Order: sequence, then structure tokens, then C-alpha cells
Amino acid sequence: MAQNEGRRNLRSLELHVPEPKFRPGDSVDYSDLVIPPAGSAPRPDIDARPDSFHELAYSLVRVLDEKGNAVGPWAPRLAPDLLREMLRNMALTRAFDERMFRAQRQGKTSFYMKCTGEEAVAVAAAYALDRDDMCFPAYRQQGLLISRGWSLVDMMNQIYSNKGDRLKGKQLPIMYSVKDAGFFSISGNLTTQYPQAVGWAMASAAKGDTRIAATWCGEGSTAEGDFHSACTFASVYRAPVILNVVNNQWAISSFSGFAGAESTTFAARAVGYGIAGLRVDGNDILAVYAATEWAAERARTNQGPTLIEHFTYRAEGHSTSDDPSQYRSADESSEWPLGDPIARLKQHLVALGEWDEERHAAMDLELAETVKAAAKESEKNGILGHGLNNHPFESMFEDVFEEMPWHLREQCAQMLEEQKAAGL
Ligand SMILES: Cc1ncc(C[n+]2csc(CCOP(=O)(O)OP(=O)(O)O)c2C)c(N)n1
Ligand SMILES: [Mg+2]
Repeated sequence: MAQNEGRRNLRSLELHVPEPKFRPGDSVDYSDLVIPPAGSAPRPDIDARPDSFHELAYSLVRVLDEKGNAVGPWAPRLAPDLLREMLRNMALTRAFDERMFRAQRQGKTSFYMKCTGEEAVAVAAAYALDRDDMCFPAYRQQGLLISRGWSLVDMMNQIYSNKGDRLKGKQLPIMYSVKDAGFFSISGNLTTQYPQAVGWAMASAAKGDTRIAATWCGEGSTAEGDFHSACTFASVYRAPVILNVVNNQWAISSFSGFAGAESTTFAARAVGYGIAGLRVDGNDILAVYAATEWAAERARTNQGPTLIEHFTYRAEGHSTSDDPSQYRSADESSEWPLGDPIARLKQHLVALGEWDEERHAAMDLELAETVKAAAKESEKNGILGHGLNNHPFESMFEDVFEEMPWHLREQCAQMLEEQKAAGL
């Protein structure tokens, strides 16, 4: 018997299945994208109630205009030296990504993930936060480590899982863990860092400390339950935490519509939780800096958490294992109307008379050399394949328990015996 027998005069139910606007081969038209002019978003007082500026969760905080001028109430008025440093760290992040992507293609590592087009998100945060604030990043915030001056060689050692890898090859390449740089271990399990960041922030407040926490996840990751429990705890206890959502519009091959982007913004998630919400042009480093600084000041003065959506675009594949030409139009990236974060800060510095093409080209060359030298140094510690014995086999059983339990001791001994028998 048909399920709806007896109710034939009712229309059958149907589901809405989101479909991205452009597929491979389609020409791209962004004309229906609403991009408010730079400088048009108001900047609420630090102690304003979250419900008094809901509109900021639906618009876009932008500072850099089309000519490269910094305009409006969010313009942070940073010294040219600092702006040049930020430009350099974004360019260094990109140079690092280029080199490591190639290293994967050369078989020196099994995996790499670039953050091309999203460099401003992490680099700006590194400047707007204090050095000892605690970061709980996802896998595309390598710009935090680079801007905090962490050793490129140490990062590469982890990518190569070589003898210098402090994590002894136990983590997927790029899943760094750097306590000394306030950079929490990256987890491959999406969004676990969200409740951890909120918990850390709550502990900081409970202990009467002054340090705040910041965390990042992709727009796709907001669909995880962890995102929502973290928001509830952050809201209820007004935890001193900044919750960043990097909306690069793709989650591997799933477009942002599958995480809810067709219905509302990701910043609007804040509204339901009574959290301060901001939607920011993620390719405008001055806007990201200003929003983060504002959110950090709120957190530090016990005004509670802020959720910041960084509206950006993932200019390249998800990872070295991905081929975006299979599922999206090649023109999406080149036509993206908010441009490239490095080009936009460069344009600003040139407009200020503080930078020029020659200096930019010289910087790019120098950074490529810096990264090359670091890679050579790291490769002395070994690379993938040449180093199946980079770390002794038995090390895989270590560092989990303070004292190795009997069953692991047994398994380890059995493994070593079998290897000996096999002549390994
Ligand atoms: C809990 C969990 N589910 C699924 C995956 C597989 N996965 C890895 S990355 C990814 C896409 C995440 O997209 P998004 O959150 O938008 O971040 P982006 O990669 O765009 O920076 C998925 C589904 C995972 N690692 N963990
Ligand atoms: Mg994404």
C-alpha cells in the first residue's frame, strides 16, 4: 500500500537539495553578490550589547576600498612598518605553501594543504592577538605560526615526518603542535578545537588569568555538533574567546550551501546564541585585524565571546589529494570580487607611498630563497620514503600513556620479533 494512500489530495513532500551556482565549464557571474562599500559598516562600542548590532552579522566589515585606501570607522591606522611586516608574513606563508605543495608532488611528503587566498585571516589575527593568547586553529592557519616567528624548519620537519619531527610522525603532515607559540595541536577531526578553545577560555577566566583564546574552523565545519555545543558554553559563561569561521565557500567538493549558506550567513549563527557576531571581508587584512582587535578587547573586558565570519574564497584545491576542476568552475577564483589579500595590502602600501613594484618583486625572491634554504636544512633530517626508519618502529607505541600498559608492551615486543624474523 502506498504510504500516502487516503491523503491523495495533499501534495507530496519534497526536499530542497542545494546545488552550487557554477560547475566546471560554466562562466561565473557574481553580480547578485551583495558587497557593501568599504567603510560603510558601523563600529559598535566595545561594551555594546550583542543584540544592538545584529545587522553586522549580515553585512560585511570592509576597510580597504577599490583604490587601496583604508576608510571608515574600522580602519585600524597601523604604522607602515607594521603593514609591511604583515605583507611579508602573508607572502612568506604563500611561498611556504608553494614549496611544500611542490615537495608533495616530488614525493617528499604524503600530504599538504595550502591556504592560498586566505592568508589574511591568520596573519591579521597573529597581530591583533597577544603573543600569549592561546590559538586553537584548524589546518589552514599556518599563517599564525609563521607570523609568530616559528621556525620554518621545524614546520617542515613535521611535514616530512623526519628525524627532526617533534611529533615523531604520529600526526598527518601539517597537523602541527607548538606549545611555545600558543598553537594547540591541530586535529584532523573537524571542529574538536571549538569546545577545547571555549574550555580553555573558561579555565583562564576561572583561574583569574588575563589570556584569551581564539579558534578557527571552516564554514563546512559549522555543521558539526561540536560547533554548537561550543557556542552554547561560550554564550552561557561569556567565555573570553573569539570564534572564527573561515567561510572559503567550499568544504572539499561540497559548496557552502550544504552548511547552510543559502539560508543565512555564518555570522548569523551568533544571533541565535546571543553572541556578538561580525561578518568580515576576509581578504581585507585591515578589516580582519580591526575585527579581531575589537573582539579581543571585548573578551579581555569580560564582554564575552565574538563569532567572526571571514568571507573569503579557497583559491586552490582542498589539499594535495583534491582536484577542484572536477566540481567547480575554474573562473570562480579569478573572478572573485574581493580579490587577493596580498595584492590588496600591497595596493594600500603603494597608495600610501610606502611600497613599490621593485621592492615587492625583491621581497618575493628573497622569501622564495628563505623557504628553499629552510627546506634544504629540513631535508637533512630525512624525507618520506627515505626515512621509513626516521623514528624507531617501537616509537609508535610510546608517548600516549605515561607508563606503557602491558598489552601495548606485548604488542610492541611481538612487532619487533616479527620484523626481526622478516629481516627488517
Ligand atoms: C569529523 C570529520 N568529518 C569529516 C572529515 C573529512 N573532512 C576533512 S576536511 C573536510 C572539509 C571541511 O571544510 P571546511 O570546514 O569548510 O574547511 P576548509 O577545508 O574549507 O578550510 C572534510 C569533510 C573530517 N576530517 N572530520
Ligand atoms: Mg570551507
